[in-house]
Amino acid sequence: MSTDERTGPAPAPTGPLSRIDYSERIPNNVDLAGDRRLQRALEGWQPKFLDWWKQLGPALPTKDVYLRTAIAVGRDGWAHFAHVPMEQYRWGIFLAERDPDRVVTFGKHKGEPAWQEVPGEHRAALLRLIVVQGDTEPASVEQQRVLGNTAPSIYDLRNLFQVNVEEGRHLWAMVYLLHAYFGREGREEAEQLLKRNSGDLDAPRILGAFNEATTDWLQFFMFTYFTDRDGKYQLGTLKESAFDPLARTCQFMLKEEAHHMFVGVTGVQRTVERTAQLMAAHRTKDILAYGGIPLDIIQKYLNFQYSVSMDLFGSEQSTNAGNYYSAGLKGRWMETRRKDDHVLIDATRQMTYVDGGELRTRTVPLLSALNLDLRDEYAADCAAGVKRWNQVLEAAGVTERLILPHEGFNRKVGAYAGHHVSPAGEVLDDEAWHARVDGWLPGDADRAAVASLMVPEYEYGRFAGWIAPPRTGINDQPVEFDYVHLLEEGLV
Ligand code: BYC
Ligand code: FE
Ligand code: FE
Repeated sequence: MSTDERTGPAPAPTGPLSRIDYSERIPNNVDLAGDRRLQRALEGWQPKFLDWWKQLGPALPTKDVYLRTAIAVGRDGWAHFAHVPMEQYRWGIFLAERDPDRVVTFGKHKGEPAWQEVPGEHRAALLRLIVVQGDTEPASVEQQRVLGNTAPSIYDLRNLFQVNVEEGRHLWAMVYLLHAYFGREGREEAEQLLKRNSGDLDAPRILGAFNEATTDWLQFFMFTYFTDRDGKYQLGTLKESAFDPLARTCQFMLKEEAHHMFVGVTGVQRTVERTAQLMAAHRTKDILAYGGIPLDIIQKYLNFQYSVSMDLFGSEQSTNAGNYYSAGLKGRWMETRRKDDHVLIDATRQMTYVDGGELRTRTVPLLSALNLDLRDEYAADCAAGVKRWNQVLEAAGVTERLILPHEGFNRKVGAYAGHHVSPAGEVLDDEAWHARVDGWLPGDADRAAVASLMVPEYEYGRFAGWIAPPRTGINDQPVEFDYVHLLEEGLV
């Protein structure tokens, strides 16, 4: 877990580094004005984006929201906070600064200068990666569309909207690459990014987790903890890309991403805190009647979101992943800190799989198992939050603990797909799985129980009963600050 993630958003700006031009219709630091054709193409996409935002963006009407907007891409002071009407948020194109000496650090092009253009031989693969990445960003906004109606506080409502506008900006980040580097095909893909929609039966989003409904705020916090964290890790590998504009885009997106995970880790923590208080005060696990979310339901939500997010890493063994790596398109997490040859021709690793009702391990070429390499890094990071939540339980004198389920639990993609593995890691037959699955994954009754607690609390400084208040506010403002001004007539 990074420092940003623990402490929340960075304070107001100080330095004048890499200012972003806000006099343009599309704010940017890529000299869009210097390329009229590109500028016109993106200005043609902009109203379609705004239409999409109006139709599938946040449903709760608001007057304005205390939002962070990027104003520079330097190390310090990159963001500015102010109340802005959400539809007037300045979505723009911000790339981290270019390092003219940057070289490729892995794969068969290792040591060559980073690419400023897309090499013909890697065009299709790069397009595919950018489209998959771009598809997830608006998908999450669609999934979170109605959560504003049940926000546990104005502080949380503001954080939801901050995440939403930034995911919208991440879509812009990918659309810029599509328009600038992939010609007509790129422009067509950019249109499709607004036409596929989360959960749509005919035109769904590309990856599984982005078609699941985000039913309530507990699920939202689990999503920002587990699923945005897939974003962190995927962006971390694309930031190593030999294609320099992609690398620089992802580098800047990662800065925004830290806040999304802050929302997740603190959201679940505050939920657990209230649950623990109620368990200790009433000496029972059954705290629903006292207005808290029972710990076993929190565990089920955790099990679900972790397992669908594990699926986002693709198959453990993937020739795609090996090819992306050798071609220099997608590196490993912390590639430059790895102490090996960064080519991986002879490297191997262990991989767990299911055989004859048992978990076994075998040795596989590392190059074929890079999705697994990344997933392991991700899983270790996920465990850090669970440890933190358990400290809250311990401090409250509660003996129960949350766990991260086994990597094989509830998997639909890869080596575990088609098998049943319990959270503890036992391989089960169909009958045993069906007899016990209700205790592991949220069912209708669990979701209904959580839904019954999801009453909006829009009074400044007050919080719904199922969640503890945060220790501090956003950008040094008090917790009771007027982060959001609602549009009163919009409330029904
Ligand atoms: N659902 O060879 P395999 C984020 C497909 S999140 C459905 O194992 P590969 C965010 C796969 O596409 C980060 N389909 O896959 C978070 C392939 O299809 P084709 C998003 C799946 O290519 C919160 C086939 O199965 N970014 O930013 O090694 C809020 C064979 O699979 C799934 C990226 O993912 C699935 N779960 O790896 C907002 C980075 N998994 O080619 C935003 C870019 C796999 O046979 N994407 N498939 O038609 C990639 O690097 C890779 O595409 C993947 C898959 C890691 C996703
Ligand atoms: Fe994102
Ligand atoms: Fe995110």
